[in-house]
Amino acid sequence: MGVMNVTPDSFSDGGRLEGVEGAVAHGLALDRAGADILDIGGESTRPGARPVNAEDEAGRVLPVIRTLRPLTPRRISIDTCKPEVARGAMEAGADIWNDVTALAAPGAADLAAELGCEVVLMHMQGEPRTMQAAPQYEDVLAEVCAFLEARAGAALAAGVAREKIWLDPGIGFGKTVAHNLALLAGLERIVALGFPVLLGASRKRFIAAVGAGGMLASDRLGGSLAAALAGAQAGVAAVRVHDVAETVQALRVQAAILGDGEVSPAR
Ligand code: HH2
Repeated sequence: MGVMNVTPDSFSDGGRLEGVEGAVAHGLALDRAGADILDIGGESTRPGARPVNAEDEAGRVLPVIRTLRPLTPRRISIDTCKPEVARGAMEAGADIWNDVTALAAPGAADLAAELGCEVVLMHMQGEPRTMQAAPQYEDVLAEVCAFLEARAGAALAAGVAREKIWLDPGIGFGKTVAHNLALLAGLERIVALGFPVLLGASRKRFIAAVGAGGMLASDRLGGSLAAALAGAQAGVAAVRVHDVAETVQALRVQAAILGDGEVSPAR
């Protein structure tokens, strides 16, 4: 899953994508680089970010989805917690609702069932504006698993089909570095819940915090690849990344070493 942020203040792409044309060009570049899913977000969820209203968010993302839809066969996901934005995105041609609040908004689960789209249910403690203030868990892995199971149950109860549900531990969303590392080390337990798992660790702050360098988000490629490989080894179904070509290369080599990749006989 390649990240396409169309926010003016996103932590990793901030200010780089100018308007619809730039965003569409970026999406097509991610497609050529090997992304299977293009994830479009119009509201930054970076720690401390301020919310945007639905109209502004829709105004950013819907023209991008409408323009991109006929240009790529890849699945398009909309990264939003607002039901009205998700509805507009599906009408514009999106396939997946990526919700960092796991369908918490009133009516969100019913709408997901009505739209018939895939949904990503992500774990977050608190809300983006304050979530990094003092994250606390007794057992982060057990609590994240319990939350994701409960949200999957709520989605099923609302009528979302089982095969449409993804789970995501929400790396960096109301978690200390130790919490993030515990979740990455315990991914197999999340995979064992029986739904496809999405992992979003690309360019996140924990990479700099383990003493690996990378004070700037754009300098965290090595750490992002390490996390993606760990995720794949644990059985996650997709990784949400900024550096698609490099991640595809790393995953293909890992798969080839493990004997389950396609190996060209040419060399
Ligand atoms: N992380 C971010 C945003 N959306 N969605 C899922 N399912 N999982 C994640 O880990 C996740 C996500 C934050 O990263 P980014 O989009 O690059 O930053 P910003 O929210 O500032 O645009």
